[in-house]
Amino acid sequence: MMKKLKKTAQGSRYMRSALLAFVCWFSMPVSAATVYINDFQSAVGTGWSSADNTIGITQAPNTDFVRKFLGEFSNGTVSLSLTGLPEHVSTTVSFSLYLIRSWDGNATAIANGDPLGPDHWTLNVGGGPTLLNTTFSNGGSVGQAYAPSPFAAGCTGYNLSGLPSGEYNPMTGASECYSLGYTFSSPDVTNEAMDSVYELSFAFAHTGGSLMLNFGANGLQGIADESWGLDNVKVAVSPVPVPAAVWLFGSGLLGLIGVARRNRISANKETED
Ligand SMILES: [Ca+2]
Ligand SMILES: [Ca+2]
Repeated sequence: MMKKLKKTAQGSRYMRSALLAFVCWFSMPVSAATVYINDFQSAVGTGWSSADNTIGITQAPNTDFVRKFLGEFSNGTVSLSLTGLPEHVSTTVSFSLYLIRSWDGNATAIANGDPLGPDHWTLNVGGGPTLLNTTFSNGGSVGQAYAPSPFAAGCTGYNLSGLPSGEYNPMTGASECYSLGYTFSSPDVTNEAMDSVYELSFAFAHTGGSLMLNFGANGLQGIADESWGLDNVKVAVSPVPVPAAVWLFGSGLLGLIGVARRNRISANKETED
């Protein structure tokens, strides 16, 4: 009798270990998978297109470092098309946005018959949401619509007074300014340093095996006046979470472990008796 009870207790112990391992395996967090990454230091690679075939790589003029990026672009849309994505429920796109020369933000003034702005930059998902539709300003006396959330002033030290509600200082939220080496000459200043870099990231619900991201600008003056580029583009997808049924199954197993544990305790008790 004693021997049999000991055996039962040992069996319960093995069963408990096996069930615990099984539940732990199902409970393990599954991290996001990177499905696209490119710093454009060597090649554009596949997936990129634009209506006017302006896809190419440019090296920023600052010779302190070799910084190559996708661009320069003017008005229009530049698309990244990804296919064969693994099963997922949400997607995150992150990238460095380079804003080159005299972006005029919310400006509506007309100079030499040419509207200065507003200078819009947009990002939307093909068949999906608009992730950003805003204006940027690289200086002067005009603010921009873009400000990060939570708010961060950025790197310029601009402090324009009397900006209307919802308009922010030039370069608000920029992670770098005057670092790319671009300059702009106006009637007032010759070769004035003028560029900014924004680190942007957007997460959105998305399923399906293909994804189209449309980066674009509108309202810009000529490409020698103001332009933009992309760098360090990364797209990651988050896998399907463990289904509720599996969690229920896991809870059931935990219940079984409890029963096995109780049995073992009572078996030990009987053995001692
Ligand atoms: Ca680069
Ligand atoms: Ca402009």
